[in-house]
Amino acid sequence: MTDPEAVETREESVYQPSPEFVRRANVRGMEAYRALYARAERQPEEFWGELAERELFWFEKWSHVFEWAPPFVKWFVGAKTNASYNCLDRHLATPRRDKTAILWEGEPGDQRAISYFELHRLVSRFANVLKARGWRAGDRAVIYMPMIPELPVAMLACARLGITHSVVFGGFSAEALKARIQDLEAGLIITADGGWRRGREVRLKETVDEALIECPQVRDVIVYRRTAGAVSMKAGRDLWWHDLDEGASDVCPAEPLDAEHPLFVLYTSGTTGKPKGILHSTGGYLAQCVATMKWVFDLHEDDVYWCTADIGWVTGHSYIVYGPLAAGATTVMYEGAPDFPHFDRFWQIVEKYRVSIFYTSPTAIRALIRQGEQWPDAHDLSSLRLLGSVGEPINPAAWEWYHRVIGKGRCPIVDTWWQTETGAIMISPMPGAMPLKPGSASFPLPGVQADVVDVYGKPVEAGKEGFLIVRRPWPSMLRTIWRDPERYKSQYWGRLPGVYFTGDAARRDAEGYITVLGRVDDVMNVSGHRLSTMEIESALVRHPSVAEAAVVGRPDELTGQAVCAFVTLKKGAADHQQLGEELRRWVAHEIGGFARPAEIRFTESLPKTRSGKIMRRLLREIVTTHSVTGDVTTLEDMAVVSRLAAED
Ligand code: 7RM
Repeated sequence: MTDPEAVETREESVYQPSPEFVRRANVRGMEAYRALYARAERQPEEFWGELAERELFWFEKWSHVFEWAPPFVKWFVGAKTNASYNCLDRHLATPRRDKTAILWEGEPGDQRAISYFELHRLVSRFANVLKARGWRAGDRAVIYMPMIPELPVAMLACARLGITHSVVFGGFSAEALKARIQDLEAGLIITADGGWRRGREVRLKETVDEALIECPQVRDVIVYRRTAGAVSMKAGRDLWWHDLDEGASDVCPAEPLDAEHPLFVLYTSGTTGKPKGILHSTGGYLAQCVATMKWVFDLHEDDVYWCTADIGWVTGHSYIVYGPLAAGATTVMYEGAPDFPHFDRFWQIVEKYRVSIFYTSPTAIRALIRQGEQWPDAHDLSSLRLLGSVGEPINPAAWEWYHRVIGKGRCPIVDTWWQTETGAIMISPMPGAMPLKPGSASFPLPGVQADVVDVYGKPVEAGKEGFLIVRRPWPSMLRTIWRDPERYKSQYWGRLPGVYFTGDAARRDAEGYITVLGRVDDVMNVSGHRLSTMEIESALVRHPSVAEAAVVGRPDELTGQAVCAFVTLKKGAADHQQLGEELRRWVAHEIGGFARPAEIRFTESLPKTRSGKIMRRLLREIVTTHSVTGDVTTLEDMAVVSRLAAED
């Protein structure tokens, strides 16, 4: 790693934004970034107060901008606002009234373009439906729907009345759904008969029925008809959306709610088996979502913006629904799988809707790399001007491919670091302000006092690895864990005194660029050398035969931990003994002898969460105990685990 040649190579791959991009950018040049950052740091009240006033509508103003009683924070104290009003009503008195809010594409190829005016009408009607059924502010609704426009409609209708929603990703099982409904004590479920995924119907209502066997407190199940598949409707509990919608009024004023009103709860897995209900507020959350739309995605009035995430994850909440709509953008929404019917579905959609900003995950990028350049090459991608990445570290090789093959060398890439808990993007380039370094999320955004520290909370030197922490509360910060404030305290504020513990390891270079290396529990220690799983994985996927790699530490008597790599190969590559040896040498060559994997295991697939994160915890269990006993409710394909355990 200290090889001067390697340092030189890294320095060479710095990408400057083009003068054309900078000229139009919302934030131009490094000095502009530094000025914003300094102001937010020195005068947070003025900075966020002015931003909130400029970007959002308030029924009543705050008495003060924030109140910090560690580890609990309130933003825009005493103010009244409404997320649904900000995403809809506010635009109706402007030229955005007839602008397309949602450009939707169903997997079978059906499409809908919904204007702000029309979306407001749909949301108001559905809010009236909920109101008529007796639901009101403070109640909780679980939303379990496919990626159709009625999903944001349901969210915004809840938000309009102050009903706290919890969207559960449509890929979760009945068991996981039940646990969330119960933890939340939700009385209302909003769902659909099903949705389309790879040409097959995902039968959501069936899963709801199974989950509800043990949820007696659920009073209403509202079912939208999407697939027209057969469903059973329980009398006295289940209701068709279209029946209730008939005769509902188009007029439903948004409730003036406290800025701290709980907008949503989103469950995410923690280190224990039990998922955590991350609670987000209204005013602070929206303020930071809108701010980041402008800073990070450099949003302009004529952009067509597409985030490929599922709304069941935080990325979909903040960057398909609340951020883009509060900012008045045109947001693309796609129901199905990226490889259906072919590997060019993303590029077909980009071409068809002239998408200008495209935001996806490294996993998706790597999956597409595997299929070859002929798929994107067959499409006109000239509408693209900015690319984004989120969810996991992006290895420089995938970054370079994304930049060259998708962005044609023209489009900056924003590598955005954030978490379900942070609500909005925290560390990311502002694309018109700073040169990019592949693999680095670059600098903290204004108002984010991120740092890289050691176990005592002391900042580490440039180039050294440490814990990524945040020193001060930010507006879109989680407020607590639902019904578990103690866990909130200990998990996030109890690990290092007085600071927010992200659970991630990071490194900052001499110029201040932050590289997030992955979860702390993914960091290995081999013979006293700290190794990032990511670094080794990144080295492995640079090898021409490797498609994906997951690295875990397994206990080793001699070295403390030994590096064990699970590797999937590209089509046509053979998994022979020799290749294993070659890959071990390759890693030693790419990083250093100390990083050489003790073991390479070839496998057909890796265990992943439904949002595409490799579950290294399971791999670690397999190599440590030769079996898996921990929580697997977020795993996408159970069979992978039994195959891996059997191979062991
Ligand atoms: C938005 C989201 C959060 C965890 C986080 C990291 C990892 C996310 C990046 C990243 C490196 C990135 N929320 N992570 N983005 N690591 N670079 N740009 O993913 O709650 O589901 O996950 O994801 O480990 O702590 S999340």
